[in-house]
Amino acid sequence: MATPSENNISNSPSSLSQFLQENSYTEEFREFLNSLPKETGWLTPDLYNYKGFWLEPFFLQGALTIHQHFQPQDSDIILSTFPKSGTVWLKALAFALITRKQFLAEQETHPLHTNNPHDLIPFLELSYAAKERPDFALTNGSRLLATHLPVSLLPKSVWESKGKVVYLCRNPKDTVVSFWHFMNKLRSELRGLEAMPFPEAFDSYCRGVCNTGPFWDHVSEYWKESLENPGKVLFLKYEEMKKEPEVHLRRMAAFLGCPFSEEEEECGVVSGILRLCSFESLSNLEVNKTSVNGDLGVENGVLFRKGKVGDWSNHMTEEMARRLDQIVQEKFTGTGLML
Ligand code: PAP
Repeated sequence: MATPSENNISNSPSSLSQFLQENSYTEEFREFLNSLPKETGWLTPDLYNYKGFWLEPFFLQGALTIHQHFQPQDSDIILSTFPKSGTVWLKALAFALITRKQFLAEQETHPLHTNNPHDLIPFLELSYAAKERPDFALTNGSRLLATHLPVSLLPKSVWESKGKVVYLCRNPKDTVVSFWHFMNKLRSELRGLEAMPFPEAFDSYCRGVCNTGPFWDHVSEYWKESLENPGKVLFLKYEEMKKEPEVHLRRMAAFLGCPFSEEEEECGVVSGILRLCSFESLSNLEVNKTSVNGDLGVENGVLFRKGKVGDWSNHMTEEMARRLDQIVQEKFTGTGLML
């Protein structure tokens, strides 16, 4: 079992390190947690099952507060992902897209040169876990927000409003590998814990036990919503975006009601945005290497690892890959969804 070492625990006043303190929760919330099924967490000591999804306690606290206080607006844009599916990339693209008249992608002064995308687009659940009524800035007339919460854990009002939701999903094998690397960094830097062996993390993931998991239920809920309400939810895939980024950036622009004009196409605006938001460009910016992330309390570099499709083959045995493929295939049967 992992051994805590006080010396490795970050002193940063990030939301995350605060949320990892036992005493940051009220007695009432702790009692509520005790009433829920729990399993060992990847970062937090426990994950709790709430309405079919496994959540870290501060995610659950945020989800409950969202239900009480979040007022959706018709101009909202919510970017949603299962963790480690390319959230940072999606945030960068959406921000650059929405603000392209204000900030040219080539400009040295573009906000993405000096801000990590997580700092430009807040997570709803983290904002509401920290504050009952967080303030959200407008970006070109819209609140640009993000969430890792599944459809069923967001209030009905979100689905009834005219606000738009862009969902990005990723192959589960690459997602679990990315998740495992990320969690091991956080375990070490925030809790002084040793790394979780990959087979242990993989087994939890295959049982659906990871923050906002099960993966397949998260993805299926958004897939279903995108089929039933295509004007409300745009469903994107990381691998397809890697293959044909122009196609999917144009889709996103049209979906959000700001399609590229002929003049913009001719001037190379699409490729400019893609270059600015590419893994190579973002990961080499100073802000994304050494600056400490306000939410996480660790350096932003932790958010940029390889940015590749297929890295799972460096971590999984064939048997593991078969097991996960089979689970996901079974869960997606009849949905028309393939990852
Ligand atoms: P989050 O859930 O903590 O917000 P998220 O951004 O969804 O993380 O996922 C991180 C993954 O996206 C990393 O994948 P990897 O571990 O397999 O390398 C990260 O490298 C990748 N990533 C970050 N930025 C980009 C980008 N601009 N283009 C493509 N992939 C990216």
